[in-house]
Amino acid sequence: MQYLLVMCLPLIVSLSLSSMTAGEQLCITEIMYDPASSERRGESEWVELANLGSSAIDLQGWRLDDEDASDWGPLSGTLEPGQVAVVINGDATTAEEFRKAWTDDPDAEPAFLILPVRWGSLANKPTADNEILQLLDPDNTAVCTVNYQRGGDWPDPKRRGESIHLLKLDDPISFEAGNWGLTQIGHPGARTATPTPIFTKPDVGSPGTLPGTPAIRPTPTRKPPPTPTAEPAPPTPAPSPSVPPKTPKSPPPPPPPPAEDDDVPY
Ligand SMILES: [Ca+2]
Ligand SMILES: [Ca+2]
Ligand SMILES: [Ca+2]
Repeated sequence: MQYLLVMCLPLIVSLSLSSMTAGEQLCITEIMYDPASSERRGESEWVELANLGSSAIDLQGWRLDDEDASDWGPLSGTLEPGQVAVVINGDATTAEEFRKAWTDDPDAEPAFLILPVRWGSLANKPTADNEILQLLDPDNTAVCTVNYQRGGDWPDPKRRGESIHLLKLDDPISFEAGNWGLTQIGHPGARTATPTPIFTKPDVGSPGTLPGTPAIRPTPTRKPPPTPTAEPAPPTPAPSPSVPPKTPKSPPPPPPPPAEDDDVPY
């Protein structure tokens, strides 16, 4: 019997791991760690989360945290499958202020959740030891870890106020350097923030939208019409497409970098 258990253990572990991948998938999808906006208290930083699983997730008991001793406090609310949440610095800003900066209609409730928490601040010069950003489930298990750094294989915002975001939401998702990119105008879902007293500069991010979701998917390239031949057209020609192919627009050039302010880098 003992021999049988030992033989089966790897299979049991393997099954439980694969069911984690296929089940709840709450993960970190975008990080604004070095906004051009003033961030003396980390007030213009934010982190985007998404439920990439197939069932709703009650966020009660979940936490976003880093490697430091301070506790960022609990999350709350329910994330439907495919829904996104943006976690903000509840000590230094509000959901209303975030809507003013980052949505088209500050008076309307956005499709994504805005979750103020106690904030730990995100280093502008992250290293292997700092930051280690984690999503902890109610059992205090880290289900998503992003040990983001700057430069090398990691994107570098270079004080232009661009967030970093996951490039591919494959299953399983890679949170390594190669799957993160800078958010720039022209990228799907990217927008420029409207400056407010808190979000003081036109930072660039895509809070509330994910790469590859229907709301932000780029217009698909249509098949070109068949090339005409030198022969006369047959009596019953093949139907031509009713809509001519769209010429893909090239994205507008990125805005010039905003002037640096006198921020204290975190
Ligand atoms: Ca920062
Ligand atoms: Ca830290
Ligand atoms: Ca986003």
